[in-house]
Amino acid sequence: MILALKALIALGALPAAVLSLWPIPKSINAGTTFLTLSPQFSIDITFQSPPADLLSAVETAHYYLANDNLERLVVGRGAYDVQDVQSAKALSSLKLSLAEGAQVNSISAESVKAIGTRSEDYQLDIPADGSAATLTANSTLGLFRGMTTFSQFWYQYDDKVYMVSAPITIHDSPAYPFRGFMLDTARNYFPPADIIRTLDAMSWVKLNVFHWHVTDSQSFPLEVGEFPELAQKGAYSSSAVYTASDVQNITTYAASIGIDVMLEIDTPGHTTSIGASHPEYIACNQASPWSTYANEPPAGQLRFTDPAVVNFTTNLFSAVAKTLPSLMVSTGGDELNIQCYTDDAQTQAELTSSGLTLEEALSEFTQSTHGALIAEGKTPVVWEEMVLDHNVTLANDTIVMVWISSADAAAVADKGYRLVQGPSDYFYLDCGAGEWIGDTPEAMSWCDPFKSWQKAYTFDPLANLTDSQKPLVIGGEQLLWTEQSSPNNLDSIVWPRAAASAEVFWTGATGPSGAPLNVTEALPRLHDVRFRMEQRGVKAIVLQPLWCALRPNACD
Ligand code: CP6
Repeated sequence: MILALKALIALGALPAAVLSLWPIPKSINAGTTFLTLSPQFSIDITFQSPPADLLSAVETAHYYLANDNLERLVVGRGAYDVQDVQSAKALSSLKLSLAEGAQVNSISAESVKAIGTRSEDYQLDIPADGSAATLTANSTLGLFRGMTTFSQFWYQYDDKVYMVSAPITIHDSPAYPFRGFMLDTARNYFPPADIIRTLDAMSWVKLNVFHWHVTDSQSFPLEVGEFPELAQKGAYSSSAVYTASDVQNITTYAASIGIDVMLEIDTPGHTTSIGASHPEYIACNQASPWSTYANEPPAGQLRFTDPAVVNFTTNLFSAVAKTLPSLMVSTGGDELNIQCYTDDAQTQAELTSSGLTLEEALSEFTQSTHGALIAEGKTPVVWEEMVLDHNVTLANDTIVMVWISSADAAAVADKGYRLVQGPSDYFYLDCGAGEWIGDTPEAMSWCDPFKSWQKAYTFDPLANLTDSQKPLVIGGEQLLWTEQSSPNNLDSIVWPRAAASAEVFWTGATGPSGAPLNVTEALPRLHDVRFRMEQRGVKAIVLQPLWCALRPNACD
């Protein structure tokens, strides 16, 4: 085993220590020399006036290095010579520098810049002789990404923190600027602490957009200053509310660790909960059976043909937009049930008097709500049906989220919109408890969305797209709808599965060797991600018996 591993390394296969990085950098050169972290190890900022969030990021990196206590599972169990750990040279500093002429902005300011204008690139060098390691970037955000990589090299053995693959040279940059994770906080409520912990885990794998699907038909947990009745009546309880200060804390914390919070208030469908405070705005919420008017209970959608509803929704978006640092806000637009409007007498009367078709009225509604966002300097984001099914006219720079099928990206791109890949045939994390609508054992359709990490990992964001369509793909996201999730299973249903897409969106479908990403190569690295998450308080689930984890690739 020892000989075989050393032979592999000598032959230039991926050195074993590279196993510990996730996502794998775009370009990496690694050696086979052991280093330990000096007990006096320090991260030194070489430029003047570093921002407070960079100083906190340095503190956090120190904390992880000192507390991960992650035993490299194979050391001392056969794969490495323990002597190499004991006799390794000590690394005493990592020096952070910004490239010539780079501005010293906060990480937070860099994190919420427009898509395509953020610089997350970095270069990391760790010499084998114990002389200072260096990290260089064009922005503090790039330095943050580089520190995240740096912290993943280190393991603990016999009271020593060590790594096994110096010298290291990494040139890294993301394949896609939008690397998201979506959480639905309306089907079940998640206290801010659960969201903060999720943001931390996202940052460890370099995800950079938290798509917060905050409201839906079942509950409206968002406190909006000008519309206090929405959460007062629409939340599950007075404690299941995100107050203005919760939102502020979440968006501020996220930005400080490289994450942009894209809030979604889903409209005009998925809005029954608005009816708790404004019953006159909602159509077909009294209808029975609900299944005629919605894909899950309760039915009820905004009467977007009503000028009062247009006015209300526009003001709602305007109010919410003012509270968010992100330049992206989603107005939703998925799963609109047309039958609901066909059967709603008020909607039909309004269409008759306006002389508009339902689609034209939807276009007007959307232009008004998007206009409010644009007036606040935001870029609107919508689900794919808005452009594929309803032919709504949108601003050219609108971002469209693909969810129904990976086959739909081409059609969205053909309309000229930038798009985010989150197709349910690859990325849905749902399903902890089987069927919940229709309770026969045969009726497993609800759990069709369950997707393994391997499935997500083999997604190519550019598959089946033409050269003119490809540049419109700004990235993608993995999603958790929470009909069957709560704080109890949040970590375990998301992690480490959502790390799979994080690597696809950072590294791209092709790894540093030039070959497509490969699940067999990835599994031991994903194990390390998982173990490290557990060390840091995220209850990520195991992927194999420990027996396999102790013997990388023995269970392939
Ligand atoms: N809720 C909302 C959902 C879903 C969507 N939007 C959904 C649809 C199909 C599957 C899983 C989730 N529960 N608001 C679709 C974007 Cl398989």
